[in-house]
Amino acid sequence: MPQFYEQPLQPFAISFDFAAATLEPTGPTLERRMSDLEGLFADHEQWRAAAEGDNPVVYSVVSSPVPEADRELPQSITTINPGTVSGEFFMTKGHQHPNAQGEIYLGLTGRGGLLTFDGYDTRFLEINPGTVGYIPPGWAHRSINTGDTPYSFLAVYPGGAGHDYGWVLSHGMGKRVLMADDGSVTLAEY
Ligand code: M6P
Ligand code: ZN
Repeated sequence: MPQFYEQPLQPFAISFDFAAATLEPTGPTLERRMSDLEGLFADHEQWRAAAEGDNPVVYSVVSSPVPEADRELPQSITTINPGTVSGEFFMTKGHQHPNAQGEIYLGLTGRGGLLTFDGYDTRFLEINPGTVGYIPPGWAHRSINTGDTPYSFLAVYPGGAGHDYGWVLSHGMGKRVLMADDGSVTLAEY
């Protein structure tokens, strides 16, 4: 057995509802409102008006009880509400893993995608229900709801990977994901 900093978890089963995008038992949960997304949307004035107005919940994250610790493999379900800020779809903050490690996302409900950026190239992947997206080590990642209903996906990631939000604030994500006038999804320069 390897040495653990804490007592190892016992094997356990997680009940997972694909359609409802829930898991049980649950661990930490978080809610991010518009005011938590400062500096991320292109139209800063519209972002501020929304944050200082009804300040909607943009997304929530429900995790299983597996801790974010080395060697563990936590999972979480993120649900992004539909909406835009001046045509830029509601999205997660996005992050880079300071300890470069991969991650997988499985689409559960709604329509959405995964924007990835390694500092040079940007790739946008549609991750709809039944699709698994793979994020290789070194690629920052952000999820986007491109539909008009809540978009949910399951993430599975190494517990020691960490979350670096400053990297995305200083480097951007290469592209932005916008709703065109006809409602279709389009990519724009940052
Ligand atoms: C997924 C995982 C989590 C992440 C969450 C929200 O569930 O990648 O690690 O925290 O999305 O994304 P963010 O941390 O960028 O707000
Ligand atoms: Zn991640």
